[in-house]
Amino acid sequence: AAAGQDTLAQEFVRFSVDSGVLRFGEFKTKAGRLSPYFFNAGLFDDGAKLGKLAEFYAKRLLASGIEFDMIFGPAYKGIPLAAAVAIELARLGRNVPFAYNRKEAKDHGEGGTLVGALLQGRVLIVDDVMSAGTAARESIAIIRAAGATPHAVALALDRQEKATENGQDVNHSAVQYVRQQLGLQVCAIAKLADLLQYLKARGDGALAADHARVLAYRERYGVDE
Ligand code: OMP
Repeated sequence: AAAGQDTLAQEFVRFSVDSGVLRFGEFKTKAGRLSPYFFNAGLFDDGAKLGKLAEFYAKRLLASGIEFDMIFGPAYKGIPLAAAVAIELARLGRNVPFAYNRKEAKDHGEGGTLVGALLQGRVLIVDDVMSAGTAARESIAIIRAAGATPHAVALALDRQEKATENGQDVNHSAVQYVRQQLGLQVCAIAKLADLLQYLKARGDGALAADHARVLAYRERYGVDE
């Protein structure tokens, strides 16, 4: 591989583009930014794609050396991701408990908003994308409220863009905040820098224009790592 190139990340970006999960155009993000790209993990929409996605998470996690006692999948999109990662880890010989939350509290039956294994010990949150960090804060609060320790986050994509606080852009990303201020470990299969590298390497035809647009977006909203 070329110097500074993360092979796993490059394979993952290619897989995401080929699967239609990573698209180029004009998209509005949750934080209200107009983005030239969007990663929709919901489009890993068959068993083969979901299984392959889980392999990417597991490889990244094992290479990171991050330790954890169990997995938490935040509703809704994190639930199938956490389940798939738990299955893949068990297949690799590392069977860990897994839990997820409901968005609506149930008033009958088992009650409560948590499903699955009891939340305890060092919890790994498995989620799709981190942009401004709203989703991560919610998961951390749920885990703390249950008396467990939010310990790490595994993402498919780190957008490496400015977090927002009270509606204002700040000079660090959500991932940097979660690492430095909250003290959690974070790993991502790929990040914005990998996406730019992918577009640059294929910088002829339509992708050259996408590369320029994503670069401009990073100029406006990106942070340095
Ligand atoms: P934050 O909560 O701001 O970190 O944004 C994360 C969420 O944004 C994800 O869980 C998605 O709902 C959504 N999102 C994507 O899924 N893919 C993207 O490329 C960008 C976003 C986004 O809206 O920022």
